[in-house]
Formats: sequence, C-alpha cells, structure tokens
Amino acid sequence: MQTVFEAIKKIAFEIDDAIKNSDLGYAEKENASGEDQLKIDVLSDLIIEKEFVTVPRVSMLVSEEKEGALQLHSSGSYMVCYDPLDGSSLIDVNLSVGSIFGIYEGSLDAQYLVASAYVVYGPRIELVIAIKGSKPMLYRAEGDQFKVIGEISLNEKGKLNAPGGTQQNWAPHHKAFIDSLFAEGYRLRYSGGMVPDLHQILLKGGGLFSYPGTSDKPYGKLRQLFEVIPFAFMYEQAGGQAINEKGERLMELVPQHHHDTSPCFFGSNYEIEALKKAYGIN
Ligand code: AHM
Ligand code: MG
Repeated sequence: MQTVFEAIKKIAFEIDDAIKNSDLGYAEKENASGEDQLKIDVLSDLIIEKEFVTVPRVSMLVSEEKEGALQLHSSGSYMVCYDPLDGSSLIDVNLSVGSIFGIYEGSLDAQYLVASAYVVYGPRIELVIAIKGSKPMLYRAEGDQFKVIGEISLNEKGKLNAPGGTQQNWAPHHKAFIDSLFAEGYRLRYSGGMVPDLHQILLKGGGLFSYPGTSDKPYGKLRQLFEVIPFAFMYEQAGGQAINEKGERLMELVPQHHHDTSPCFFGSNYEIEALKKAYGIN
C-alpha cells in the first residue's frame, strides 16, 4: 500500500504544477458522464495514469475521465478509482480543487475499499490518507515533501452546513431540513468543490455536507466509486457518518457501473441523526 501512497504524493506535486502553469482551455471531447472536459482534466488523468503504471501492486485504474477501466499489472491486487481533478470548473475563478482516490482490493464495491486519499490544491497542498482501523492522517506539503500534521477526528456536532445541488430542485422535506439547520445557527460553507468543502468540515470539527437526489438529478451528482465511497470511508474513520437518502451507509454501496452516482450525506453524528429524523428514516 505504501507504494500507492508514495505515487499519490508524486502525483499531487505534478498536478499542482499543472494547475499553476498549464493551459486551462477546453479539450475537444466530453468525459464519460457527458460533461465538458478541460485540458487540465485530461492532463491530470494522464499524470495519474503515468505514475501508477510504475506501481506493480496496482492492477487496474478507473477514472472519472475514462469510459472504461484500464488494466495495468496482472500481478497487482489494488484497483485504484480516482477523480483526477474534482471541481476543475472552479480553477478559472482560482478556488481550491482536489484529486480523490479510492483503493479497492477484491471487488469494486464499497466494502472492498481498503484505503482512500484526497489532495487539496489550495493556497497550500494538503493530503489526507485514511486506512482501515485508524483516524485519517493529514499531511501538508513543505518544499518537495509531505510533512505529517496529525490525525483528523470529528466532534459529535459541528457548525457548518454545505448543501449541494440547485435549491429549486430540492424536495420540500430536504429544504425544510437544511433551513432547520440554519435556524439552529449553522453557517453556510459551500464553494462548489466537494474536496475543499468536505475538507473544511473535517478540519473544523464537524457539520454536514449534502448532495441529495433532486428533481433534475434523482440519483444525485456525485459518483460512487471515486467521489462518494472514498469520502464515506474518510468520514467514518474520522468518527462521523455517511449515508444515502434511505439512511443506508454509503460504505454498503455496490456500484453497478463505473460512473454510477448516489445521493450522499456526510457529517458528524449529530447532523446525520437529525437528517435521519427529518427524512423519517430513523
Ligand atoms: P466534477 O467532478 O465534474 O468537478 O463535479 C463534482 C463537483 C463536486 O466537487 C461538487 O460537490 C459538486 O460538483 C458541485 O455541484 P453543484 O454545482 O451542482 O452544487
Ligand atoms: Mg468530481
């Protein structure tokens, strides 16, 4: 596993350099979800592919930017699913973006996820790695190295509310619940990039990030294999919860297709329990 994490550290520096110095225009094609691809999305995908080609433990790659899986080493056992540059549409306004990695062994199914990691490209580069049985670990780039900062642990209750999706397309019970959190004193924190938004909640001790099913996107927007499941694992390891609209743990998802999405709610315990009550799924 260490070789996979070392590869992610090298990738983080290379993608950060690409964000700062490369062409930010549109590529000629769309990605597998039918969204416009930026040249930097394609470049970030290639940077990751090039690095994992050198890691014999990696058997296969599944990327937000690729239609199918890419087979690598037949001797390897880790299947790495990744979103090379999440929130890339925020680069032109100079907001933080990120890369997300889910490392699966055995099957592409949430319960076979053995580790996850994400990188935040902000004023500084930060990396968070979660492995089974321990709290997520935060690293910060200093020079050309990552320095350990410490464990991440969620409080029982937070103060931040990050509600995703277009409000006019929310279900009335979802809107009522989000409003009730604001009425309780929660503060809005939403940049439109799930990596910095979820990172902020993790580092500030708690809160809620939601991306529900909406009238225009009944199954939500965020992709199970390389967005939802890696962060669900992070939140559970940090002492929080991650569920879907039925109250099921996102760590029980069994994706049918590589690019399947799911409604998702990540938070500290208080907010997730309040959500279950509001949704009538207690
Ligand atoms: P992307 O992978 O195409 O960048 O889209 C994912 C992003 C997430 O980072 C973010 O949480 C979400 O899209 C924001 O969507 P919305 O603008 O609908 O709130
Ligand atoms: Mg994404």
